[in-house]
Amino acid sequence: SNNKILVELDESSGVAMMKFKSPPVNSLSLDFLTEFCISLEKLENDRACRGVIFASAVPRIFSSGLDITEMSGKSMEHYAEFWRAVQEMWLRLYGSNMVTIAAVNGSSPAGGCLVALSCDYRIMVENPKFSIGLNEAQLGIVAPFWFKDTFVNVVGHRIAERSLQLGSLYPAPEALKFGLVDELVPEEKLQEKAMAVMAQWLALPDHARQLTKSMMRKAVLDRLVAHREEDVQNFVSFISKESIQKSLRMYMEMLKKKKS
Ligand code: CO8
Repeated sequence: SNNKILVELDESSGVAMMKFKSPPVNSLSLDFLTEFCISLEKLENDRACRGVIFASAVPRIFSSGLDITEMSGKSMEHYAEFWRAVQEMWLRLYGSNMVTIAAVNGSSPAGGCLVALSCDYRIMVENPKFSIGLNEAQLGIVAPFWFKDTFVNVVGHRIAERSLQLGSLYPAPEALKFGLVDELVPEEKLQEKAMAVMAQWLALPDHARQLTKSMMRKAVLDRLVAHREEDVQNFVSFISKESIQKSLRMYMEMLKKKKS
């Protein structure tokens, strides 16, 4: 199914829109991640494209993060395949040569937050009902070192440490205070603002911006590349523990209960 992500490239400006459309919550399933990587690679290789804006086509939710059903009750082979896809998504996005802007038009926990953190700039809708953060600890799981590194690079060590230990999700106005997002706008201004910021970033020569970006991010990217298989094995052995499986099941139950 090749339809979870809508891509629209405006050749005259060199800016593409990538919109997540995988209802109900844009969870990052194996299919979603695969399509994401293919779409991003196409844009990366398209000389007409210099920048990408990411947003959601699902109301109120940017992305609910990694698809929990991909991490529970499946085989070790499946967990390994899924984790490689998560790594691939991050390596491509964090390492992208294009200008990447997250237009966060809804809640964005865990893996959703990682997508936003991996961009060059984050604009969030000012609605305090929308929250963002790396809440892994609340699920009884641990964000891997490269989620942590990406987070530290945005908000600094102290805030990252406290937020990761507590699994904090921050309402948009709180997230702005310490720079987890760069600015807030009313929902109806989001698209326009993202385009304006993009124009500002694209006003610089690509080569200077790209080399600078690479200089800032290379150490963190290289760390995963050097330990990629080890990271897959860590994930598989962690996630297939019965105690962890039980935590995930309880969390999914809690999500269902909160509904009724
Ligand atoms: N994966 C799979 N299904 C999900 C997910 C998810 N991440 N999030 C929600 N769903 C499902 C719900 O279970 C529900 O299913 P159903 O309709 O069958 O009951 C459906 O989507 C709709 O969800 P809600 O009713 O909760 O919708 P709301 O609009 O009320 O809320 C939220 C939307 C805010 C997104 C809410 O669903 C939520 O908080 N979801 C959980 C988000 C979350 O905690 N994600 C963390 C995933 S873990 C991760 O991304 C990083 C893992 C790092 C690896 C760790 C190494 C071991």
